[in-house]
Amino acid sequence: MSTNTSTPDLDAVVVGAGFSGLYMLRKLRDELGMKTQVYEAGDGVGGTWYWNRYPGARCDSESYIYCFSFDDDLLQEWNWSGKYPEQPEILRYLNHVADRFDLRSGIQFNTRVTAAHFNEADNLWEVETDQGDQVTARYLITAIGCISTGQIPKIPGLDSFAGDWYHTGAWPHAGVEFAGKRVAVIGTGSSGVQSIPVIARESEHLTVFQRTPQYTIPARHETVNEEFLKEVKANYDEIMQKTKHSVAGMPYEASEVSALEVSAEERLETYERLWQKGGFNFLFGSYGDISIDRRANDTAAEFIRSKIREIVQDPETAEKLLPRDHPFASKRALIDTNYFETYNRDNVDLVDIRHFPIEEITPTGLRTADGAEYEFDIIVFATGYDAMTGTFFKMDIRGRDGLELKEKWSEGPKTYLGLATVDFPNMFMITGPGSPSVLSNMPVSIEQHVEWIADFVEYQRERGIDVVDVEQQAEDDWVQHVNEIADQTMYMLADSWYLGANIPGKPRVFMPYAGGVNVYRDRCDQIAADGYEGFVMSETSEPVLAD
Ligand code: N01
Repeated sequence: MSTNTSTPDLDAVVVGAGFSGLYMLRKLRDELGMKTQVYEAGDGVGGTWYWNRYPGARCDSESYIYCFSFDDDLLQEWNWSGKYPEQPEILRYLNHVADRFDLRSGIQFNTRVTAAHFNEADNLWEVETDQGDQVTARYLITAIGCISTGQIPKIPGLDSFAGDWYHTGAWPHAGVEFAGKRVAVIGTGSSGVQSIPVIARESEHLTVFQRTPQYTIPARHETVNEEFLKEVKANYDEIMQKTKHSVAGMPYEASEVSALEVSAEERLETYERLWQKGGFNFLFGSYGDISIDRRANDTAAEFIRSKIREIVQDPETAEKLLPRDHPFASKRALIDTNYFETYNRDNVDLVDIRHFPIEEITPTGLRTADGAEYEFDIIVFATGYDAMTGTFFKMDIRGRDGLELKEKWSEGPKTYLGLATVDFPNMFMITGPGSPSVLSNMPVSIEQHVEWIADFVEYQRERGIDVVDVEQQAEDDWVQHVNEIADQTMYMLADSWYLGANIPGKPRVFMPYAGGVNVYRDRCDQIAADGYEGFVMSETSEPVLAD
């Protein structure tokens, strides 16, 4: 099939300059020689790690695997200081990457993409920004992160609050002075669990408002072990291969033993050993059926509850902290540093708001539905994100016939592989909904997507293909597959942001792909090897010859 095309201003627009946007720029501009423009809302690179500067912000993938693997020298020259990298260090790393590969010259900062419309007359994307840019591009590539649109609950009265308030995902660059202050933290997800112990240490008094108690495993954070790092560097190839072909993008040995086929004593010994070791080993390295069998899951859940009772000295507080209404790891699995221990401090209170939610923010603090009033100088919203789709919907993205992405996804996101969606030609999503993304160590999934997209774009250019779209059947089959896999997991048994359950009115649809990074990668590779099965392609222009 032949189509009309005209020459665009750019070959590609990339939205966002976090891990994804940086690597996409390098691939398209420096390896494929394409005219590429990245637009970034912040005044620096880093994405998530640019915005999330709350106290205690740290990644819970281990530092040696939370990085790019595409450049051997980069892997060898960068030295992480801690077992789990802290936000300032990850941001330094991403700035280093930007400088090392001269990426800043391809990024326009302080610029938010507001609209992207596909013009079918010339098969180009027309992109607009809040700085008045209007450009046309052959490709639109979203590198917008999965968890980048913060959610502040619509509680009446916030405007009247006389103190200061912050969302963890939009933290002031200058930091927040907590000394001598009475502070509220609302929310006990990853951001709450990380920030609560630090804010407790810094503030005069901290009150935590908890709607759902959490399972969390000690991270056992420590400074990086030099011997270990040496060994990692000597074996990076092998380690990175292992991450790429693992379930979650982490090189841990996954257990295939069932929690139900060993004795209670052996199980306890395993859980205790992995609890002491810390981190996600507890989840991946203990028993293979924890994520798929409720009875197996219950054994891990009960172990964690026993630990909470052991750590938290006040039995009433311990009781409030016990997670009972959802299986372990059915919400995002958490690791922590002194989270439960923090509730033993004299300056920390826990308020259970499951039955008596926050009814109003008042000028001096807040009031819960049972009439209790609390006074604060600072309120911290650790209340999460309109994840996976929220940032897409902040832009006016329209495909064929003016179809709005928001309208197309009104019943939940529909994609092929989480990479593309029918009727939005030449648009690719890095870690879009329907891909492993948030269920994995993100840089591993990001690199896989960036490389797959770049290979596909190169394939098109070599053949003079100007327009690619997804076949409806391919998308329908993928959406069904994503749902079928999710239905076999514990994820369906919790009200989580994976399911959009944290946003009032959002369709309850499981958004990431739970089949595993390894299985997913094989599928994507096979599709590419089969000539990009599931895509419809139209040729118009002269092939671009490879160097
Ligand atoms: O957000 P969350 P997050 N009234 O949605 C509560 C990644 N991340 O920013 O559970 C009262 O997990 C809500 O309660 P409930 C990671 O993927 C990674 O913490 O819905 N409470 C919950 O307790 C993570 O999963 C890292 O009942 C309200 C909390 O707020 C994702 O980002 C660090 C409420 C929100 O938890 C999001 O994490 C940080 C309301 N109206 C984040 N609305 C690391 O790598 C919500 N809540 C370590």
